[in-house]
Amino acid sequence: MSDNKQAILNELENSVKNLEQEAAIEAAKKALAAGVSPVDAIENGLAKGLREVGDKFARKEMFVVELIYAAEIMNGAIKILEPELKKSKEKRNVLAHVVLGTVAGDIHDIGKNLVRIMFEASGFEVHDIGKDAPTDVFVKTSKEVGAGIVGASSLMTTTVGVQKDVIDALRASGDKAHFMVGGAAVTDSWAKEIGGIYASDAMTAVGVAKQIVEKGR
Ligand code: B1M
Repeated sequence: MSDNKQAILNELENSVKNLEQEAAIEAAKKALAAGVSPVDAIENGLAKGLREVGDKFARKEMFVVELIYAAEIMNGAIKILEPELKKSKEKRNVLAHVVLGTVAGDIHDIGKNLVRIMFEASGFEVHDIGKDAPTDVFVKTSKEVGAGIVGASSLMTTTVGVQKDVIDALRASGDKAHFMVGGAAVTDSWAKEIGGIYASDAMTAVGVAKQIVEKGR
């Protein structure tokens, strides 16, 4: 990686970590101008900074208002990067319908929104049911759109169990859609335990979804 690219990634990370909104916007613009991939700018820049804020919050070195502000800063910078992220949108038939939401009781949606953007950019039709999404809305929406994949995000150990509620409710209704799970609180072994498929990040989620579509052909 070039020194310049690494310097821009550091700027992105530090702007979120140090709660500097204008610096984050400037660094996002710089990243685009320098040809840094927007996925890289998010994953290895902004999100790194945000997770460090989360760690500080866990160590009681930051307040919840600072956590909220850091998330706003990240979202503002993502808005700058989003058009470039969407540029790669492949013009072709819809690969599959995907129902995507953050489970009930959990309001974290930055990661879920990134997964949506990447899915949309890769030819999937996403039905985003938002954050704190009731379990029955996953089931109802999947039925309505004939989803091939239902995806549930969960960021907290206290809400990860809701993913099991979602897959149980889907199966109880006779829905056979593939069930994908992700988010900071989720592991591969948890996914296997509940009968879901794990994706560690937005790019992986797209790769896994494409494999599912390929296998179904
Ligand atoms: Co909160 N929060 N938060 N928070 N927050 C965490 C999750 C926490 C780990 C911080 C900490 O203490 N270290 C902790 C949870 C601890 C636990 O597990 N029990 C925590 C807590 C405790 C809370 C509150 C309870 C705090 C409070 O009020 N006292 C509260 C929760 C309220 C609720 O939900 N009911 C709360 C609130 C918030 C904010 C609103 C301030 C804000 C969220 C803003 C928003 O999302 N709109 C926030 C934030 C920003 C975080 C951290 C710092 C960062 C999360 C994030 O956006 N990461 C987080 C710390 C951490 O995660 N280490 C933390 C960046 C994002 C790009 O990554 O979401 O992981 P991520 O998504 C990735 C992958 O995980 C994956 O792809 C994404 C892109 O690569 N992925 C999927 C995600 N979903 C996927 C779905 C898939 C596939 C892949 O398939 C379907």
